[in-house]
Amino acid sequence: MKVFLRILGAGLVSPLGGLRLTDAAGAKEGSKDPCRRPIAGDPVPEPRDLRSEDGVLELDLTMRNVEDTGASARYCYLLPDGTESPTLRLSPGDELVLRLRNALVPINSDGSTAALGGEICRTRPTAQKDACTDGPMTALSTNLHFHGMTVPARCHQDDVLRTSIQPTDPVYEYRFKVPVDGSPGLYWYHPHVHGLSSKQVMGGASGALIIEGIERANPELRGLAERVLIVRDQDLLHPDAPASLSEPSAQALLDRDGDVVNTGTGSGKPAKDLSVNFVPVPYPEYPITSIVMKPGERQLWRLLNACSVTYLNIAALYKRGPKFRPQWLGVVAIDGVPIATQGSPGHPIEWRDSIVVAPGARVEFIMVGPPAGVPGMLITRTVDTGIGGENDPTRPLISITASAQAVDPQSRLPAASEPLPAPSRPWLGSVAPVRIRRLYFSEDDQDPNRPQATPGFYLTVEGQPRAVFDPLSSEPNIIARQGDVEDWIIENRTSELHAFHIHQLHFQLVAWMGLAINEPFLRDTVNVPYATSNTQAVPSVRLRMDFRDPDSVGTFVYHCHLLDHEDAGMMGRIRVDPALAAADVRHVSPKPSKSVT
Ligand SMILES: [Cu+2]
Repeated sequence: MKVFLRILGAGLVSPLGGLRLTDAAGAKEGSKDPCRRPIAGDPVPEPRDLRSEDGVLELDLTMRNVEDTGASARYCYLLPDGTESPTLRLSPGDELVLRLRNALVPINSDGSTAALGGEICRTRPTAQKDACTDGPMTALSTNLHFHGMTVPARCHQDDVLRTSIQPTDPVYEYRFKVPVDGSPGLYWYHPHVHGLSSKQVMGGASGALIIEGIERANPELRGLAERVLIVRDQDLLHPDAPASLSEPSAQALLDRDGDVVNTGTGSGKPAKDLSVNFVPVPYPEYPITSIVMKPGERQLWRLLNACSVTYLNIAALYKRGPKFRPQWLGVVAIDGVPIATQGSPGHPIEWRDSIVVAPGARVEFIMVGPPAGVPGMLITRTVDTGIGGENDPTRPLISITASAQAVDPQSRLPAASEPLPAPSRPWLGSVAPVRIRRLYFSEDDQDPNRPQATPGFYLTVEGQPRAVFDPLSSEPNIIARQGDVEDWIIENRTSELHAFHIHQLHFQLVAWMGLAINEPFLRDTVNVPYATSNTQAVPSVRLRMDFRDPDSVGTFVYHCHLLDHEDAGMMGRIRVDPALAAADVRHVSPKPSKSVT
């Protein structure tokens, strides 16, 4: 805490936030440095809101990149005026028309880009030019995934397996309708080319997508001002800086990716630096960014963990007497699904003093501003990622100041709106699964005789050969049937955390380490605990997978959302077949109540 007190004192800006224009506002699409970013210590800027009009949101995005002075390149999504990573706001039933231009260029002078491109090119026919059907995959390929959305996994909608857009391709159009029963909440978009996801997302290629109407699910949110907070990670800006003198000394060991390994102390050098809406909060001094609220004001904070590998454990601390003390966060939605909707029996607000947000996950919570004169801050507490995981120490993110003159955020939820209609399907937790499948995370140990060799990362269906994901294969690892509900038991046979994610659908966490918990909300990304030498049983989660939505028909992927794991092969392919017509059902034998595939 001494560290934070010192940081808070040094990093506070004026109560009005010192609202100067950031560098990002001056970046123009087409300029030499298109991916310009705010500097450390700037107030938290708000991403530009783009709202649908007359049921349509139409926009042009250009994907660009630029070499950074540090180790990681920057990638950015730009509007024609140079604005980065706009927030896309649509209502259920609206159409999104997003024209994506790939303007990526080779950036690394050391040849790494060319080498990567060459390796991938060998596996794809370069003669084909159709981005929809096995377009070539090179180091400059990109595409888009709409994380959490139940949108068909088809070309021009949410296909990531075959869509590969090159800089030489014409502008590529994404066009789809937000489902009429789409759950109101926070989703996001990011690139998802196998082998390149980590590099592009860590470079900053991500943005928020909001399905409007969360106040229809939870009337307590009506009229609240709202903020979108996107936490990203990047390579350390000051990798050689010594740790703060007030921290316990811990030697920084590096893993095979060059990231600092979990120290187990909650402190020390982090594996990655973090930023909030692109304002960096770098190690070791963590110059804090800032938000000003009215005293005691309630706002809806919509927080996305867009990190490539970093876990967050979000908490708020307000100074009470001589100490900073935890505050309650009123969690109202996880992964885009408001709590106590879709037939769930839960209470619509869960008050917590901290919440873990895995890479790819989102949390939306009521933030109550501090009283006048009381300093506060939003922090991420340390996450124990296991002895094989990255170091995610406790560190501050945002200073929170109360001022009656605070400027309102740019967006406010409607003060009145119709409640959501009743869900069309029974609550997922009350539906019996038609089968159980078992999957497991595993990794190769580093071979001491081949220290440069890249170990494999696997996500395997029990009973199948263990293999890294093959982007050229068309064989699904799992075949499911639309209309079914299944239980998947995901084991973690490694010494580090993994974040299980599946495209196109949500699931319910029904058991954790074998204990039934039946969460009253849904997720699309979930943390899977790691194994230790003291672990009695292999750690696992049990998930109730929902294949009932007709838009889940198609072939798509499930994977670890630590993106360097995904890129290294920790991914599998699932095909969801259409539901049998009633006439066909009579001719097939009854489904077994339980089977392991
Ligand atoms: Cu993983």
